[in-house]
Amino acid sequence: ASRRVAIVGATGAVGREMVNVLHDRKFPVSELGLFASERSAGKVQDTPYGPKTLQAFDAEVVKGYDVVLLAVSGDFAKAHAPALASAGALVIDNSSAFRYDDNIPLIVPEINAHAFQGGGRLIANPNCTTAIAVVALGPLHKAFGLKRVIVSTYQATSGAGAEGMAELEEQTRNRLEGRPVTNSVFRHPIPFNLIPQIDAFQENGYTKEEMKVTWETRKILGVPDLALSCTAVRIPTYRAHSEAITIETIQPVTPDAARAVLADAPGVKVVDDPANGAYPMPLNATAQYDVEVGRIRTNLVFGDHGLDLFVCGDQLLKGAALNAVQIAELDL
Ligand code: 11C
Repeated sequence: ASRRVAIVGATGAVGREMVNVLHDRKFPVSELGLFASERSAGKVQDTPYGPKTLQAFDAEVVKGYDVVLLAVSGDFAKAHAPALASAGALVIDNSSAFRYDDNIPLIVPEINAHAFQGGGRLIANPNCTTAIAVVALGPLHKAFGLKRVIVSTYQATSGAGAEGMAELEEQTRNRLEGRPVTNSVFRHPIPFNLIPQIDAFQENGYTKEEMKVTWETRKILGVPDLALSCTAVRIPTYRAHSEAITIETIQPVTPDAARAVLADAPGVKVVDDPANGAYPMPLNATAQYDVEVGRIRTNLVFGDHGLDLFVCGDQLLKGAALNAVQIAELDL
């Protein structure tokens, strides 16, 4: 049956992609409501469904929808998501507000769609870096067993929303044209730079972004004590995150065996022909649903129980909007 779908935070980079993905995947939408701040209310947004007038968020109105996709802050989600779900809507929240709550499923459909069954009507959508990583890590875990994982990320400016991408573009232009380079979205200038800090530092010296990858990967893979550590770095690209991942496995593993497993894995595109310059790159992963995986090789430290790989995935799609819509599809 068709669904009445509300997108809250519809003007943002993720909200806009949610509309595009619903349309592209032919999600059965009988009515689409686009909700945003008071400031945007009344404005018209072009969508693949035609021009749509934005409405100011009103919890009573949004409660009437069957599916509510939240692309809002954690505080906003905390304030509204539980009531919307209690009213019967399937609420999929893209913030980190509920991800670490044992009673709320955190789902990447290719990996743990089963978590949807017992779940309530509120589902958490993971951090983008995590979602992209687990599409590759999940099948490898199933085949070889993950013992330890080390992730180093190269994250696009889209992770900070449309403003992040705009800052990259404007400040790059300023730099090239000899004007002063300022920064407001990022803590330091992003053009021709990289910033080894995403989100706030925690007591253990890791950033919140880094810890999200640890906490969320454990929950999605169902391995609560998985040893995983991450270094998260912002780089001057637009919208696909890249990650260098090292795994130590429980079973022996070879690059060919891993390639065979990944070639059959949903949501993965193996791009691994280094001799011909074929490996995952953010420009190629941009606007693609699949996560590219390549540079698969035996890790020199862990030998026949270890691999290195490189993954790239569109941060706004698999990292956010696509995954949210895929979760909604589990309920069709
Ligand atoms: C970034 N990964 O690239 C962040 C954005 O937990 O949903 C997404 C934050 C989150 O800045």
